[in-house]
Amino acid sequence: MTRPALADRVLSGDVRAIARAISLIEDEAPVAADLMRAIYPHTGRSYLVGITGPPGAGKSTLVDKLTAETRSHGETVGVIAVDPSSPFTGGAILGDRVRMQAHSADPDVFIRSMATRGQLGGLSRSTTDVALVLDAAGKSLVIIETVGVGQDEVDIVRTADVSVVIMVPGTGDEVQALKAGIMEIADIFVVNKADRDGADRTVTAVESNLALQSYTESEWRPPILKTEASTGRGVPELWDAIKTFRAHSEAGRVRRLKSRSEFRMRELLTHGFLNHLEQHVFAPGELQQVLERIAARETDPYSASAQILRRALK
Ligand SMILES: Nc1nc2c(ncn2[C@@H]2O[C@H](COP(=O)(O)OP(=O)(O)O)[C@@H](O)[C@H]2O)c(=O)[nH]1
Ligand SMILES: [Mg+2]
Repeated sequence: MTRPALADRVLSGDVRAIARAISLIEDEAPVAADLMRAIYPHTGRSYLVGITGPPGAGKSTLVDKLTAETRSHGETVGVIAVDPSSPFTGGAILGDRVRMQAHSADPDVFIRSMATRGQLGGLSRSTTDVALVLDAAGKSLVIIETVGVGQDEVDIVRTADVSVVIMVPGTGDEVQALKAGIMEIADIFVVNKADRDGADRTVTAVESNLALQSYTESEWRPPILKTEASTGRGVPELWDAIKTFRAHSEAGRVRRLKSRSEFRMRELLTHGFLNHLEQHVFAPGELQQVLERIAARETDPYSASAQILRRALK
């Protein structure tokens, strides 16, 4: 299949073409860049929902119910489940696959699990591109599910249009843990498994955490919702909250799109520059030698990188 044909088929929403495009991106195939170039002008229309929270919090169950809810309001949905477990051992991926069968007869829902792998930043890179593919394919909503642990994942959620942070009733420790990065990026908090004891305590814990921050009159104050994903209770309210946030943040949308592309630009430039160094500036094995000299304290990273920059820019 020629590349333009693949791009055209992605643009027409062809399920097999979408799957093929995602595989190319995951494999970091060189033709993926051509594909991205071809589809990019047709992106920027879908709304990106980031859903993050600890393993077992009920994220996938909630995404499944949210998909059904939004479909009933006419949205078309793409789901990217980023799973940290290996594709070979991960039971979670199997679980996601079972769940997706609920929507498998629906051509307007596309669900894909992606496993963490590759080098640093590889995951956020490929997730960003997969979201663009679903965007180009005409999905009005793209939902990204991640376990909010690594920097990579925080980056993914940060580039979403709305960030939903899921918690479950517990000792309150999880609220403490959230402060490290995730708390600040949450636009909506969800306490799932509200059928369990302690849901109200968790809500109170998040509330008192929010009380420490000051919000101006016009600033969005993240609501805290309770859901029971297994039954779907609270899911229509979550969809309402997402729509309310969307309306509230519409003015800032261009800024979000800009920061999303800035993030991607920086990645591509870094990637491209390092490739250029390896192919055109360094002699074979030179970088390793420099690293050894740094380790032996014969030089330092500051002088070494300044020198490399001077050579590269000559
Ligand atoms: N009691 C209860 N169990 C739930 C609820 N939502 C999800 N679960 C269960 O929690 C487990 C983990 O759910 P899953 O969606 O795979 O979590 P994920 O790892 O965050 O994606 C599954 O057995 C779900 O059936 C809920 O609201 N209440
Ligand atoms: Mg899951």
